[in-house]
Amino acid sequence: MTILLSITFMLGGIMTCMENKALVIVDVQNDFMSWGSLPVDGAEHVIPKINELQDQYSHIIITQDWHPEDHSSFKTTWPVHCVANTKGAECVDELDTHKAQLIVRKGFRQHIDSYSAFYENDHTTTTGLHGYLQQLGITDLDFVGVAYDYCVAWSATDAAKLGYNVTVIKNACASIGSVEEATDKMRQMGIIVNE
Ligand code: VGL
Ligand code: ZN
Repeated sequence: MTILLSITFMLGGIMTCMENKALVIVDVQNDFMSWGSLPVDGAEHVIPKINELQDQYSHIIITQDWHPEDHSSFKTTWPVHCVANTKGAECVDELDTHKAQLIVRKGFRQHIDSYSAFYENDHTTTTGLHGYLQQLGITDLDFVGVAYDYCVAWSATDAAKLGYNVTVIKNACASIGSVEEATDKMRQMGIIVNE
């Protein structure tokens, strides 16, 4: 009886923990793959890992970079990528999306870029994601996807600033620049970076 009760409590604990936690899959879109316009090294190779991880979560959120065709970042910083309603902006076919409950699109205002899933790069305009998570009682967020040093890092950093317990699963991410630099910055913010 005692053993049965302990097991029940333990399972209860694990379930509660799953209920409070969400996986955020960042920008697994065609344009960031080797066949896209802004390829991130190794990006397509993390997709099987992301699919496998999804079994462990009861809340899954996907983000998409979603730009107008004349987005300001195309003149200053990046090649044309993730234009709304194009194949390049679609999630990669191999990504399992059936468990995703919410898709957050960001970067659709012509004059502001948005790396973070929470705030655009003016650090003020919100995507609404924080309100959604608060209403579901989610306190813990795990991040995977691309690019590790841009949209993943910026999203994870904003999440930490907003008070979430944040983990970035590094081997389920692909980076544009230095992995070490991005890892150091995130760890300084109290983010857990798993090998
Ligand atoms: C991203 C550069 C430009 C990203 C988006 O998803 O990390 N990087 N737009
Ligand atoms: Zn972009």
